[in-house]
Order: sequence, then C-alpha cells, then structure tokens
Amino acid sequence: RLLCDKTVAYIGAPFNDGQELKGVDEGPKALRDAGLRAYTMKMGFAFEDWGDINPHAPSRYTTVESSTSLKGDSDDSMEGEGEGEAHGSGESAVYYTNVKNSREVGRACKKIHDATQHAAAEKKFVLTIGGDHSIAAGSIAGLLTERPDLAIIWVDAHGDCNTPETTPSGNYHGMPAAHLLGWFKKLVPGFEWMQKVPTLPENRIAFVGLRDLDPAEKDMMMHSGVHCFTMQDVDRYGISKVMDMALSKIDPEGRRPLHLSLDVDACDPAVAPGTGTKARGGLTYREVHYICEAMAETSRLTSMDLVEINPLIDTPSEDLHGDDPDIKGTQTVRLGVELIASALGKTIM
Ligand code: HAR
Ligand code: MN
Ligand code: MN
Ligand code: MN
Repeated sequence: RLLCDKTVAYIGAPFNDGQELKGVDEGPKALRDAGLRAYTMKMGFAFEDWGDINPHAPSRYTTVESSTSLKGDSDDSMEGEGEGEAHGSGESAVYYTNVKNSREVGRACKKIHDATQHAAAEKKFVLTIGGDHSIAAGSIAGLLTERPDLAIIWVDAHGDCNTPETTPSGNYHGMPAAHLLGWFKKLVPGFEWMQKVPTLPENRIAFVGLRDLDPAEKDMMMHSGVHCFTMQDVDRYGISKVMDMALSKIDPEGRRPLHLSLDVDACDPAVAPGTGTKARGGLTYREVHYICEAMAETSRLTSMDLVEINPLIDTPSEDLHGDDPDIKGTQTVRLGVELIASALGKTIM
C-alpha cells in the first residue's frame, strides 16, 4: 500500500536570500532544462509542474498574511548578537533581528509551505527544488502539516541547526533545521506563521554526511535528540549501515512517511562542484546515489528537497566521463536529475 501516488509534483523554489551567493535561484529552471520531466516519465511517473514560487509576488496559495509585523525597521539589519532591541512598542523584544533578509525568506517559505501542503493533500510525491536550503523550513513545515508522522533524512555537509543566537553568518540557510525543531526562542520577522506549524520532534530527524559544524551548533546537536551521522561514520560503517541505522532511529517500526532533504554540498566537491558552500571530504557519487536508492527501497519516501545547486558556478559537462545522454546541463545539474531518478526508484538492474 503506497503512501503517495506515482505522480511527481514539481515545486520550484528559485530562492537565494538565505545566503550570500547569486545563482542558486537558477536551480529549478536548470533542472527543467536538463530534461527532468521526460526522464521521470520514462520511469513510469506522471509529472506535474506546479511552477515556481515567486518569492517577491503575492502568493497564489496564501490568503492570510501575517497579522504581526515590526514597525519601521529594515529587513536586512544585522544589529546586536541576535537580541532584539526595544523599538518603542516593546514588540521587538520577542523578535530576533539578525536573520538576514528574514521577511523575504519567511514569506517565501510560507508560500512553499502552502504549496507542499497542497501537493501532499493530493497524495503527490512532493519534489521541492531550491534555491538555498532555507526553503526546507517551508517545504517540511507544509509536509508536516499534512503528514504529521513524517520522518526526515537530512543529507548535508552542514548541520543547518544554528539559531539566531548561534549563527556566525546571519544566513538563514544555516538555520532551517533548528527552526523546524522549535529551537528558536523568539520570533523571526516574516516567519510568524511558523508558530502554527507542528514542531518536528528531535528523534524524527537524522543528519547524514556531516563534516562542517559550528561549535555552538555542534553542542546543541550533540545534546539534543537528533541523530547525527558524520562522514567519519560513513567511513567507519559504510553508507549502507549508516542508512540502516539512520532509518531505524527515525522510524523504528518502518511505518512513517519519509522525507529526504538533500543538500548537494553533502557530496564531495569533486562530484558536486556547482554549490556555494563546498566542504572537502564528502560523499562519493555512489554513496549519495545509495542514499537515494535506499530511501526509494523503503517504499515510504513521499517527498524530497533538492537544494543548493548553483548552475552559475557549476562545471561544464564536457569534463564528465560516462554521462547519461538523456540528461542535459552542467555537472551538478545532471547529478541532480540522476539523484531524483534514484530517489524515485531507478535501479541498476
Ligand atoms: N554553518 C554556517 C552558517 O550557519 C554555514 C551554513 C550553511 N551552508 C549551507 N547549509 N549550505 O547547509 O552560516
Ligand atoms: Mn530576493
Ligand atoms: Mn543545508
Ligand atoms: Mn550544506
């Protein structure tokens, strides 16, 4: 009995305000141009393109805008160390003010939330394409609303578990997991809607591929109930054992719908050069494919994010050997199509 239909709902989240580098917002178009629709249809899936979320336009889904708002301060302020200053009304005492572009990020994430919730309600396989990893706060929030027992494999070089108190950068793409886990003590302007979203229980997320954590972030992760599998674990146990362990932690009875949040920077930069925050010593081509294949083999994978693909800084495909002629585009874009295919059940035999 399948938890979702064999229909992919493709939700483009061309969004880069959660980090500093231009280009990651071109991911959704690059994957379309690479031939993703034809590729997945050949695998027996229906493919519905739900279009791109426009982060700067009113939502095609949202009817309720947040009723709370801060008065007279700017989106991009980086004041203080994460503590809201008093702004007369006293309202800002409950707000963080150091998340960069927070209103833009928050509003875009609400639109993504609405789209993934809608697609999940229609029993689709919900495929959200970034954009930077900020979009996972929206996609997972929407999925959790519709599929409350969802469990998550978060594949990343980074923990994305900073809070506004611990972030070294102010970039929201280093924080979405912490936000979903309910680790923020105050509101973030633009993200007021998150208060109504179910909090993700700590024991329902496992991180795979970790190798670049900030000190305070590492401390919070270690002292929480989240499950962490570093690159050293991949070395020690091999990727198949790591996936067995990760899945049995987040879904001991093997009954939950599963979500894969895949940040391409989890891959080694030799495999995925087209991404903004590279970290050496990452997953090999086969290891990252194995992760997707293992998720597909559960028959419970019902949604996926693919994020941080930056076509503008990607390596041309001439440098690739043995590439699939049915996929077009640069190296990391091609990898993205192949990983989606594996997550949808493409097997070698
Ligand atoms: N940990 C750093 C920060 O919070 C860098 C974060 C993230 N980069 C990513 N996310 N690509 O996975 O700023
Ligand atoms: Mn913008
Ligand atoms: Mn990430
Ligand atoms: Mn990352």
